Amino acid sequence: PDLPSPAPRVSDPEVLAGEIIETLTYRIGKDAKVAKPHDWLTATILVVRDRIIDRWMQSTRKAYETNAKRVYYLSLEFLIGRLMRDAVSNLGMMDDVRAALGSLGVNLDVIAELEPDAALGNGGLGRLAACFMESMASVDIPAYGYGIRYMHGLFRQQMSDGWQVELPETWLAHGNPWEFERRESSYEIGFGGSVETVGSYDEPPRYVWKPAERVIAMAYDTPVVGWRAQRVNTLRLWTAQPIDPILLDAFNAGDHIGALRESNKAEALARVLYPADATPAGQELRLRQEYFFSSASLQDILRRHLQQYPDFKSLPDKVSIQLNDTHPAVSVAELMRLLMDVHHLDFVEAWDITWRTFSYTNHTLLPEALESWPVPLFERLLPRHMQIVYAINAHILVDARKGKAMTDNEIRSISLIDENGERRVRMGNLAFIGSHSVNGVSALHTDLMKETVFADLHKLYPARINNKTNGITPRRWLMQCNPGLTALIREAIGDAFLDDAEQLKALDAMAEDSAFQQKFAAIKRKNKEALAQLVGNRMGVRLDPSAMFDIQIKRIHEYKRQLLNIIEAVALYDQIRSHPELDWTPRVKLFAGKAAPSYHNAKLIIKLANDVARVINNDPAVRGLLKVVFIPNYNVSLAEVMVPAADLSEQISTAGMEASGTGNMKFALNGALTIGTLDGANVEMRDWVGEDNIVIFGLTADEVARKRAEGHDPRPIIEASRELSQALAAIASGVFSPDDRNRFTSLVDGLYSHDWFMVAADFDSYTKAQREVDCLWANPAGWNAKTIRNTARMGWFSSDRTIRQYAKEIWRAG
Ligand code: 26R
Repeated sequence: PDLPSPAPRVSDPEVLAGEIIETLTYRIGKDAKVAKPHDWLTATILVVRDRIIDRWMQSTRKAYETNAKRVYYLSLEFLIGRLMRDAVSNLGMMDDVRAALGSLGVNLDVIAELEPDAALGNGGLGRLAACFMESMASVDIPAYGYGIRYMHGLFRQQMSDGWQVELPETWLAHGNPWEFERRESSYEIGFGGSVETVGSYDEPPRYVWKPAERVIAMAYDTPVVGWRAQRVNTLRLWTAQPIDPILLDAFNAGDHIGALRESNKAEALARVLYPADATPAGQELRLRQEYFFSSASLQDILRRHLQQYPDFKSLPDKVSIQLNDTHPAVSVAELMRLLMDVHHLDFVEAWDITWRTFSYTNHTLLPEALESWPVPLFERLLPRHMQIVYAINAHILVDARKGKAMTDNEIRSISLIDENGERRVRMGNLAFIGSHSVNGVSALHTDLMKETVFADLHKLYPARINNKTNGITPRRWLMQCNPGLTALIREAIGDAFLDDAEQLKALDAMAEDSAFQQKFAAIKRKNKEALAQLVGNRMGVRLDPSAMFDIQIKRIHEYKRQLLNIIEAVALYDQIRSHPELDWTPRVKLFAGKAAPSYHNAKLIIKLANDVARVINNDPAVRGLLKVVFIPNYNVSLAEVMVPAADLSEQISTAGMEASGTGNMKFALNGALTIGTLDGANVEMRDWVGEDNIVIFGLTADEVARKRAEGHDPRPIIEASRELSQALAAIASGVFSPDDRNRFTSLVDGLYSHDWFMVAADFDSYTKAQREVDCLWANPAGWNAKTIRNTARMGWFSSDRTIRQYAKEIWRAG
């Protein structure tokens, strides 16, 4: 039948206000007179959501009608943060929604603060996935994100006497007005059991997996709105449900707990995000999560393909599946299983389709973060996939040996099975071999991939590894988080940069213009006042907004070297006290970040930051020249306040260890100077902003590798540096921990004995760079010119550019 279409929704303050009241009344069931701020938020989101739906359906329809290639981004993490400001701003409705709420006596900024962060990720990798989702919609690529709808995202971090304590996070407590439950998109997922061989004597054997356990994966969809509502894509997150909600027989027999055991076990799959950042979870539940979401996503992808096309021969031309690190790598074996066992293709056909469909992004070279699973665990949980892994391995290794004449050592290193010690399935090798493209996330990182972890695979497939330097969405990380700066830039250079961040380069011409500098600096000042207010409210610490705000925010990890920054604070503290006559630059060193709950040293570093802060902040001899603040519970929303308020951005990882970094880009885009090592994307940032507009220090990646190979002996280096040895002596002797004088001896001993992360090796170079920063700061006109040039030259680091490169060079889509 000819169905009527709904009247298109308009954006007009009066209409919006009317709909918000209606929604409050008829969908939420609240009288406006007694509605709570949360009710206003929900009503506003629902009204905004209506505006998204038309575009969403249009986007889906268009992809179907044009037989467009679809991109699937498989990621165990999506670190989205709040959605309302993003959606409203990308729809171009900010002024109208603000006015509508205003007319109802509601302040948009106040209710926006009530929206919980969707924190379904740990750090860089998860936030990158969120930026990519927004950019794929903005550059009009038909894309779906697939992940898990964790009931509890990343833990909430509380400080108890300066120690990190982890508390569960409950982002769904008030419901989630953004999502749509899709009961019809449900799939069965199996675990365990056995594999049976079937078939008659005259045909090749077929294998049928008989899982011992089954659960249901059910979809929830969240719309992702691109810039100017260009297109609306779907983030599809899976939740786990039991096949039988309750074992009624057991319940009736009085076993009330046992009756729910299966149900609880199924639901456990989507209960929590692993708070693992570079420490392998090493747990069965993690592998179950990986398989659960891979299988559900692939079943969904194949179903959608068959709706439109007759068979899977066209799959690589119509579908690209991007694996976000190795977490979804079991997908390679799962696609093979579905094609062979369910859809009856033979191995050779299935393999050809599989590797041409997948591509893989590597996000870290840290050996402890390279996933591998013990063969017995993998075999018990996924017996059919184990067979398929062996079959792929045989296929590849026979060719490597016979066709490419590889040596025993090379064969050992490319094998899908690690035979050193306990046998393990190597997920990195599976992802590499099962993909037509393998990319790193910065130029340096990609080079190192070729030279280190994937050296032998690179020899076998020399065209496979390629670089896609990370990016950030300028909508969230400039326009939304820094409306003051955005307005100033529009006034100065017009609106072109809103659609193409590289147009920011027009600002370059104004870097020396003193009137413009004043305005630029005034906005930074306002942003610093806002952060100072947050710190005052949350922590009761007063900050002077005219001091330099020196910020390091990221996961706490030894390779990121928060310790180097803290030791420098201690050394500076000593200097300020011994030389009160000198002209010290007033500084506030701000930190925030979470440590993996099982990462002992990272938690100790948080405690050290807090102990050092207490002593320095309360010492009158410092005369307010130095403050140290560790803000608890770092998340996307906190970053949105801190990034625009930074004067100095700390990007000081041991060279060769940070794959890319993306916080580095956010700060520079918002007009902070970077102090950093030649690591990850810092190298390319230096190329773009110019070496006069960034402060680089420390060993290079090559030098770090050489030093490690030669055997780095930190002791003489420490002893030769008075500043460093005194700072370490103070920390080790309990100056900052009078209640437990030995608290930090292990940390300091580590620096003396091996200094794996080159903290001692880089210390002098770092302090020298910091004093250079002080000199630059002493010349405000020079400083302002540099910060303007940073903003002007960071456009290339837009994730729109990154996504266009993926689309052109890997996906051949869009
Ligand atoms: C294996 C498992 C426990 C695990 C290990 C490591 C889970 C998650 C991680 C997080 C890693 C892979 C991560 O977040 N890497 C970061 O990716 C960013 C986006 O590419 C980079 O900018 C950043 O340098 C890198 O550390």
